[in-house]
Amino acid sequence: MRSKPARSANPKIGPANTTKAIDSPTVSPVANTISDGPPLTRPSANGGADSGSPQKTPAQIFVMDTDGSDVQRISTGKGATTCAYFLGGDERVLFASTHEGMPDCPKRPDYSQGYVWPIHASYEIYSSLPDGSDLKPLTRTDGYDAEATVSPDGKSIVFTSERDGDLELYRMDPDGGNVKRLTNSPGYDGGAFYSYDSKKIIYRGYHPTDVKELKEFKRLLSQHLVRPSIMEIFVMDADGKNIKQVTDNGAANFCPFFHPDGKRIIFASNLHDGGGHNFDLFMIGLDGEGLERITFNDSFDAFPMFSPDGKSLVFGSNRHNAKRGDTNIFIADWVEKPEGPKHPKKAPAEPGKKKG
Ligand SMILES: [Ca+2]
Ligand SMILES: [Ca+2]
Repeated sequence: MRSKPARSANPKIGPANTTKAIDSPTVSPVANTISDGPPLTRPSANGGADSGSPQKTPAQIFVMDTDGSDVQRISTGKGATTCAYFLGGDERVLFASTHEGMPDCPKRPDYSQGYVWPIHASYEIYSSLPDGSDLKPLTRTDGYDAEATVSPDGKSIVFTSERDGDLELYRMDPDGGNVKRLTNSPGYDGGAFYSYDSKKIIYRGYHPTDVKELKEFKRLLSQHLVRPSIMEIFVMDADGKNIKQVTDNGAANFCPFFHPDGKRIIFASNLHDGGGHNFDLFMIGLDGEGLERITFNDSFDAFPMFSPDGKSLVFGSNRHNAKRGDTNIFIADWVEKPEGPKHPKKAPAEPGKKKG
């Protein structure tokens, strides 16, 4: 669920309602601004991605038109699901589901250990037609397999798996064959997306170097949990070589996605909120320079993705929700503001530490 903005929890979509201006972009120092639009989904009974609200019912996968209409459930309605992605244009859909190994509502994670993500071992990756029919498993391994996304050239799927005992990134063909492991660092590696030329992969990672922290990571993983309080953004070649760290701010940086220019990425972070729940969208160059805050709403904002033409940005947000924990999906126009006297480029209020 961390990496898929199109995961709507509610099939009841009504007409546009009362969303106000997105983030007062005119008073922000950002070079890019986004204009506002109504939420594409309405508040639902399902727990969203709010970092304080455990899910009450397991989320399912839905597909909808880009105006929020024609919402249809794709997944089986059983078990937990996460991380959907279109495959082959829009011919098929990928998602992860526990419906075979764990068809009942999964237990809530044990939050007595702090905020944690469940890494259900019964997650497998499936593909189906966009109406949910012709459901086929692409993975059949012990442990968590999820977070699958597709290269724009249609030749590769990158995904997260714990098949070798740690959480690592792997690639496979669209039919599930030719699996290759891409990462080897102790700690979490996941949430990956390809660049538009399919040559690079951007992802999130937590690689504890402290012995105690690594031990704690392994202890939680043995309980199928991950504590995502520290995640940094990394980029590598599509074959797993040439890994470079993009962020180094000690916050929870996640769901990175390439801008179509191939030089910048957008991601969600709480770097400005002291590790708190107010996630916002940021952009940064692949070289770690030019950090720029994009959203300024006090609620949770995350899961950004650009349309392939770069004209639209879709993201999830808890803004304007009816109930705490509700996450809805928004689309904004993406407008590049030329630098000039009216839009002086200033440093962000609280920039992250740059990697040397
Ligand atoms: Ca790893
Ligand atoms: Ca926010």
